Amino acid sequence: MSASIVLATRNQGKIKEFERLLAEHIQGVRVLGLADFPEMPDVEETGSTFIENSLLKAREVSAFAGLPALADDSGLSVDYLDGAPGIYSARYSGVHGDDQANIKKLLAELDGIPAEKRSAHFTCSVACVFPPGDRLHGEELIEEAYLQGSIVAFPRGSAGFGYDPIFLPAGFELTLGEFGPGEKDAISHRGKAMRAIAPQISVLLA
Ligand code: ITT
Repeated sequence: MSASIVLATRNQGKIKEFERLLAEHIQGVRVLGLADFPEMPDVEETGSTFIENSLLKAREVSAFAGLPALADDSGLSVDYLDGAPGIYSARYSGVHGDDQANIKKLLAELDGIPAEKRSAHFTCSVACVFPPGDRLHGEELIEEAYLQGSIVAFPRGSAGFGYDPIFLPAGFELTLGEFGPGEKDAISHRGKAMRAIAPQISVLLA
């Protein structure tokens, strides 16, 4: 099979996870990244939901690259903060993608809040879109998945990315920062969303 797909993300943490998950679920497809399209402008995330933003990224990258594109919009929603940082998770501290600063701000917001009021969940929306001119143009695959848990008081572990060191998945005693890569994939919002969308992509690309 000679089909190709572009992974529409600049987040290195996501890229690692997607490469693992794609290899596990989709065989015989060449996986490209945005590094292969250095002229691709940044996509403005103007949507008001994870689904809207994942579709925006997938559509723009697919049209630019002329190839099918897979995009993810994801984030952490904390109940005590009425769902913040939510779709603004990557830039919560004001600097896009500064994981340490984002964690610091979130822990400051929850300072003194007891464990039972620190519930939170991750959301991952993945979208796969086909470019204009492609026989599959107009097909838009979307899946969304969640991971429930809570926010610990201090970061633990250095695995993963983003808020992983302060996120305790429900039913576990380790933060995602203390999980192994395969262990995170087995329960994560991204792992679940990919397990839902990958078979559909495989069928379409076959
Ligand atoms: P792209 O738009 O290029 O994909 P991004 O990092 O800007 O990269 P998002 O807008 O989807 O992507 O923001 C996702 C943020 O949510 C990410 O930067 C982390 O702060 C957080 N996040 C998402 N999934 C996570 C995970 O599995 N573990 C920890 N934090 C996560």
